[in-house]
Amino acid sequence: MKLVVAIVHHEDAGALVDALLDREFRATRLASSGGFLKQSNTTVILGVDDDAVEEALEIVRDTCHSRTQVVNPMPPIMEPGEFFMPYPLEVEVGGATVFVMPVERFERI
Ligand code: 2BA
Repeated sequence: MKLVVAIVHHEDAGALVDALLDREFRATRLASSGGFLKQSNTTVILGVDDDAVEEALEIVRDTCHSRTQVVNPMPPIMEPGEFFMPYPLEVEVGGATVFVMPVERFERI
């Protein structure tokens, strides 16, 4: 068994979880936020049999899309008389960041 952890855009999370449930995967959805952008995203975790990992990743690929987000950089600490022009920065946020980990033991009690 593997634990699949997928960090996805919150707008894609509903479609992802619905598609997983349609194909009889069990999933847990956690509210999370990115360390860099500090914007909300969603972490979906699912325990899957080894031979179902590729099917789960295919569903992630089909439902999660990359986006460009604009970030306003924090102004640096300024000395009196210095001037800072904040140029917005474009960042490409991936469709999903996925980790696949081995599960040592799984029980439903
Ligand atoms: P954030 O940390 O908010 O990052 C959002 C996007 O900002 C990233 O997209 C990447 O394009 C950019 N970015 C992140 N750190 C950067 C840095 N130090 N310098 C320049 N650009 C940077 P993704 O790579 O698609 O990541 C989307 C979200 O997935 C991340 O949101 C974070 O929540 C999670 N994530 C990505 N890689 C991770 C990792 N190695 N471990 C844990 N979580 C990760």
